[in-house]
Amino acid sequence: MTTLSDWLAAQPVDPKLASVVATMAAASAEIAEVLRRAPITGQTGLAGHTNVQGEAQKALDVISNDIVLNHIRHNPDISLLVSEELDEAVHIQNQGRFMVATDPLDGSSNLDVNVTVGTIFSVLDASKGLLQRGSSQLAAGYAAYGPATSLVVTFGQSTTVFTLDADGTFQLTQEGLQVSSSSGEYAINTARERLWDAATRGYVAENVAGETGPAGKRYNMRWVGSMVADIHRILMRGGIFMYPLDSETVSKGGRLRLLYEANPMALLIEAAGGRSTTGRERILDLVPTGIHQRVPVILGSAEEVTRVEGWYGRG
Ligand code: AHM
Ligand code: MG
Repeated sequence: MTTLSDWLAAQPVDPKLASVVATMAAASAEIAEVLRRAPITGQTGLAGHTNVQGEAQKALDVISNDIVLNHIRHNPDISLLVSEELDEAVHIQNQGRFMVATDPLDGSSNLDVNVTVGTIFSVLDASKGLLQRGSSQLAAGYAAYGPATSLVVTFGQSTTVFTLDADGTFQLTQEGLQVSSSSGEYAINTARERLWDAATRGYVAENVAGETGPAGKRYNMRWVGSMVADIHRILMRGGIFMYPLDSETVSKGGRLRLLYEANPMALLIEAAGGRSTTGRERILDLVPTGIHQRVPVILGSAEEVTRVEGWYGRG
């Protein structure tokens, strides 16, 4: 077995950058432990606050954010933290070379029903400021708290999976992940159909038509409602994830956040041979205008993403 520490030490990257990934892994292992016992310890339900996006915060959102912050404070190489749960960026050790952008607990509306949630993170060069293109990410990853806790990591070249062991270490379980180029699974919240644009309608209608439609094959729909769980499935067996712009999210620019949801997932998917787009532009090419900026997100199997782009090209 290869541990995450051994694997990180063997990577051709700055050991300080590797230490940032190790820090996020350690935070994730601690969050996994808290989540596993939360119904017993009573750490469920609302914390009674709203975050910067006006959403109710769960107790566990706050707890997870505190765990990440605490781990980051102990790594002298991290000077900046952007979190979904914090209105402003936090300046920590001034000399640290790296910035972390994180959603400490994504999909937290699923917590009360014991469905997979996750921690998403992106690592950037702090000296280049808060608002960098996703293509500038130095590393990205997520932890998926499911039947097993998976940690999926990239330094931009390939995507690697680790699994949390009983002793709290992460063991390497899959290297060189490849998102299959075609797939018969799509993930979108179909309850929003009345709000969709013509491109989303067109693409999904083709999938629903299955073998009788232009795609000529049958599709299945899967929507967990936790981006981490949906993306993990796509990394493992292909598919497409869509949270497009619709008539309700258009005023905000989208639903999901660019810095700590879309960008890290896009880097992981692209490093595994998949593609990512807003429908009109590659996600990783966008220049952020704010730390909590929202964007349309379409990513996964290359052929499916290309089909969606084709629909946007007609509009
Ligand atoms: P969150 O960061 O507040 O948890 O929201 C993000 C989540 C994603 O995990 C998921 O893909 C999406 O929001 C679900 O949205 P919806 O409730 O519209 O299905
Ligand atoms: Mg969240």
